[in-house]
Order: sequence, then structure tokens, then C-alpha cells
Amino acid sequence: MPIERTFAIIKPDAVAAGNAGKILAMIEAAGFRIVAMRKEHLTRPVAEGFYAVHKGKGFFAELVDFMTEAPVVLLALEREDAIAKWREVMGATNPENAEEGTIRKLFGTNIGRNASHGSDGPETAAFELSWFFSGCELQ
Ligand code: FUP
Repeated sequence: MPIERTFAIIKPDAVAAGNAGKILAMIEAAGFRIVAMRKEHLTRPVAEGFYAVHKGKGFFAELVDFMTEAPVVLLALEREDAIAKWREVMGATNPENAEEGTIRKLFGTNIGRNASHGSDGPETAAFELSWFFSGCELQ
């Protein structure tokens, strides 16, 4: 498996609940290198642009409200097969359907407030990494 990068967010619910440190420990325990990391309170234009693929869907406004309600932690992560592996560590989108021991099962509340984000493919990862990090930060 090639070394790959993915983009992750520790979402507002998890940061506000004091779970960011536990999630970072899980990231390192799963063998990821933290390439870049930043805490940020997203503005609406930044969150709307990030989730542009979901524009027009019923949950879009609620999603943007949630993602801008409090600070998040933005991460660039690297390891073999990083995109698929990070989605495995996060668990299913809806915490109800997530495997035991996954981030969304442990720290998520419902399909909207689900503690973490991860890119779903190589093109998405490239877009999402560049949306939040500049080239010199991704070393
Ligand atoms: P995921 O790739 O697992 O983050 O899931 P999606 O890209 O399908 O959805 C992105 C975010 O939109 C989810 F994390 C939560 C939100 N969402 C809802 O609130 N309701 C839905 O029905 C689907 C997604």
C-alpha cells in the first residue's frame, strides 16, 4: 500500500466536549503521522465552500450551522492507505451504525453531530487539504 495523505476534522462537538486530545491519541495509535494541524473557528463562507458538494441538500444549512458553532481542529494525516484507514477509525457517518471503538461511536451524538470528518477519496483529499493548508505547511 502506498503512503497517502488524507484530511480530517475534529468537529465542534468533540472539541467543545474536551475530546480532541483523546481523538489525537487515537490518530497516533492508528499509525498516522500528523503532517499539519490547526485549531480554527470556521466562518460560514469557509464551511460552505468546504461542503459545496452538499449544497442544495436538506441538511446543508444545519451542517454549516453546526460546523461554525465553535472551533474545530483541522488535520493533514499521513500513513499507508490513509484515506480508507482514517474512515475505518472514524466509523460510519451515523454513530448509531458505527462499529464499537470508533471515533463516531465513542464521541458522536447523531448523523449531524458526529465528531469527525474524513476525505472520501483521493480527489476529495487533495481538494480538502488545499482548502485549509498551504504547500509549505504540508511538509
Ligand atoms: P461522511 O463522508 O461520512 O462525512 O458523510 P457525508 O459526506 O455523506 O456527509 C457529510 C456530513 O453531512 C456528515 F458528516 C454529517 C452531515 N449529514 C447530515 O447531517 N445528514 C445526512 O443525512 C447526511 C450527512
